[in-house]
Amino acid sequence: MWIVILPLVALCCTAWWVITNKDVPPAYPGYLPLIGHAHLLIGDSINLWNLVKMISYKSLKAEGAVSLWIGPRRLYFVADPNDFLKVANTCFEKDEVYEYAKPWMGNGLVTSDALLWKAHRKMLNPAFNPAVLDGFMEMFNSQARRLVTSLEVEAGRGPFDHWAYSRRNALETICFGALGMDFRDKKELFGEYASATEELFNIFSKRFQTIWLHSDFMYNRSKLKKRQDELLPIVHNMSNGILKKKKADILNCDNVRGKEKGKETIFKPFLDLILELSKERGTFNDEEIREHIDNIIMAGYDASAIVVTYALVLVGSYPHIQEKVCEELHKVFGDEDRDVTKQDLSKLVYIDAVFKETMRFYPVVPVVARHLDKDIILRNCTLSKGKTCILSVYGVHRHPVWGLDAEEFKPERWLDPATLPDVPNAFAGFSMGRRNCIGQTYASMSIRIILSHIFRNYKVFGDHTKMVARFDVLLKPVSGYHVQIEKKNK
Ligand code: HEM
Ligand SMILES: *C1O[C@H](CO)[C@@H](O)[C@H](O)[C@H]1NC(C)=O
Ligand SMILES: *[C@@H]1O[C@H](CO)[C@@H](O)[C@H](O)[C@H]1NC(C)=O
Ligand SMILES: *[C@@H]1O[C@H](CO)[C@@H](O)[C@H](O)[C@H]1NC(C)=O
Repeated sequence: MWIVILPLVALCCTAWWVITNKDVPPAYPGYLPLIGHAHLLIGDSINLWNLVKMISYKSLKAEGAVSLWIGPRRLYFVADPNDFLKVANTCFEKDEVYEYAKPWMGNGLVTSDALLWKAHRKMLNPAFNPAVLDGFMEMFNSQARRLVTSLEVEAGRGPFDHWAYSRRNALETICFGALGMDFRDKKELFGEYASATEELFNIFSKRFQTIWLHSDFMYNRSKLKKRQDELLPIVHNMSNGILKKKKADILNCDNVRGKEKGKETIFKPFLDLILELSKERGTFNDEEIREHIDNIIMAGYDASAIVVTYALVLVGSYPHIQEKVCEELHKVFGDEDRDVTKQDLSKLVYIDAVFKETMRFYPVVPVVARHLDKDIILRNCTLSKGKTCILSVYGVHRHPVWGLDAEEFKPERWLDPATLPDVPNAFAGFSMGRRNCIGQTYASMSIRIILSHIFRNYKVFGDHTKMVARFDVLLKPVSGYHVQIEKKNK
């Protein structure tokens, strides 16, 4: 009888396996029993970036997606533009790895659970609407001028680290613009805060690369966790300080909102809106407000500063591109050193192209990750419920729809619809779908204004082919990003 039953069982098992795995994405090479692909994660954050690139290219070759295993855990890696959007707009729950950042940002928008996120995003969207952002124009201009002035000491003095400058400037901008806090004379605060956030990002990516630290139990007993516990009070001190000061200002009817050196401006910081909501509807308690503050600072300052850094190195690498930038600036401003207005921004199409191409070429957020709470049928395969799906921004930006010159930095491609991909979802620099970046217009305005001021005042020299990058939640330059600047004769 066993002779009949055994083959039957085997047949059923095979059939079940074949049916359930019918159109799963193909496995990434290098699978080992028990550990899966975990061994590929070993190494530093430079290795991790190289791995992300390799898996992205493999996904593109495999019709858009591959499967990987970290121990028993299955991950999908998606690089097809339409599939990216489909996943991003079907599953709004973030992956488990975002839990690593919860002690820092709690239920801020980036890390919150889908249910809470839906409610909070709807309430916070108005803080980023075009009318509010128009009110930021003057502040963006004065911050860009501050950056230009601070760079003066480096003019004509050889290669220097301009990231340090743009990073501080971006942190000031976000505190001032989104939170209404003028900390521009408190240098020490920024140094400590910036290095604490840097190290926290580093801890999260080390934790991800060390498979036994994925479990909370093991992590709680590790050195990394001990260090995290030392760093968190530093970042929380900043956000708690901001909240306390804001509340005191409101009590004293001395709202800093809209006041810059006595001048009345019309911008309404994000933090004011949250406080209003919490007063009118009792929506947010202090803890939640603190979490939103941490979230906005974290999401807002570093990424913007890095984009400016990449843009300077890239434009500095190509004299013909820099020439076009300067021609356009001359056409719009002549020899004047006036502020950039909204009308100017719409005329600065080449600068806009440089901004977009920089984000396509070096995506600051190269991947995002979702938890699949349902099965999803993609163009060429099916992803199953309960797994992790990594969405590759980098892969989308290198997809064949970009043409044979996808690996080249060419702002020109953005000037003519004929040289752009004919699918609308080929750009994912701010992620895609409804859980995309809430600050994208804010970032795009402030960065284009910064570039307009810098290239009106300086000639920039760089060499991006020497740039080495690492993946620490964000894609950051390790070396080769130094530039030289020369003051322009007016
Ligand atoms: C060039 C600069 C920026 C880039 C490249 C960028 C990119 C992104 C990306 C890719 C996401 C999705 C993250 C994910 O799914 O895990 C995101 C989310 C977010 N970003 Fe940005 N961002 C930038 C600037 C900003 C700024 C200036 C702010 C605030 C003023 C901001 C606030 C946020 C917030 C709050 C979220 C979470 C949105 C949500 O889940 O609803 N970002 N950003
Ligand atoms: C994807 O679909 C194409 C046809 O549309 C097929 O030739 C190819 O084998 C499929 N790839 C995978 C990995 O299923
Ligand atoms: C790990 O530590 C955190 C607090 O730091 C605690 O909330 C959590 O329950 C701990 N988890 C385990 C499994 O020990
Ligand atoms: C928190 O900030 C205040 C000043 O705002 C400072 O006096 C205090 O030492 C800080 N605490 C920590 C833990 O950094």
